[in-house]
Amino acid sequence: MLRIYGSANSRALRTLWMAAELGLKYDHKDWLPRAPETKTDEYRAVNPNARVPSIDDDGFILSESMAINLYLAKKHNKLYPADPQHEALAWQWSFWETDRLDRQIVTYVRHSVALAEAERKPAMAEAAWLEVAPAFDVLETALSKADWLAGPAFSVADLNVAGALYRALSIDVGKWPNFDAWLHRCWARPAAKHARALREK
Ligand SMILES: N[C@@H](CCC(=O)N[C@@H](CS)C(=O)NCC(=O)O)C(=O)O
Repeated sequence: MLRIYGSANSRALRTLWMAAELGLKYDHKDWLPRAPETKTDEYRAVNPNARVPSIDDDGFILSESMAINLYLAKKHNKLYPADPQHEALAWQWSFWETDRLDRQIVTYVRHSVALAEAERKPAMAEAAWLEVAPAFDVLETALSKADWLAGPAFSVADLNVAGALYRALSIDVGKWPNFDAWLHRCWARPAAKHARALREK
């Protein structure tokens, strides 16, 4: 049995999206980041970082959301590029997103629209935007040449990057039309809508 640790209101959102794409049944430990359950010795044995998401797949324990999705897609032979070069592109985009956007987009959206106005720190939003905007330029260039990030069809590469960009759904990215269309194409998938509903319930 697969167990997924982490609330949809965390980076586990992308794990829950992948599980829905693959039609997997799972036991869900619906824990928020920093919830007391994540601070126990038992959970630290699963993820020594005390962070979510993590999975326990019949005793195989794995953390890091991008690695989890690459593993699940490969194991279940769906959304995982068969061609080695497309596979490598899936790794490239997953690692790139983690480096260039994963925290930056959250900081930008929180401090520009999501937090109550009194709690926003405009300087933090501005600093984050200086990293987010060039990364969106990179996606725009890639998506002006191809519909998907790693090969001819939607794959784990698209899920990992679009899943991590959930926060971008709440800002106007129309300045990057190909990126904008791709982001909404990804999130229009039934499995994405299912994961989003878990978060927004
Ligand atoms: N690189 C990790 C990041 C995991 C992570 O930072 N998760 C956050 C929730 S989205 C967390 O558990 N934070 C708890 C904390 O900061 O103590 C991944 O992609 O899985």
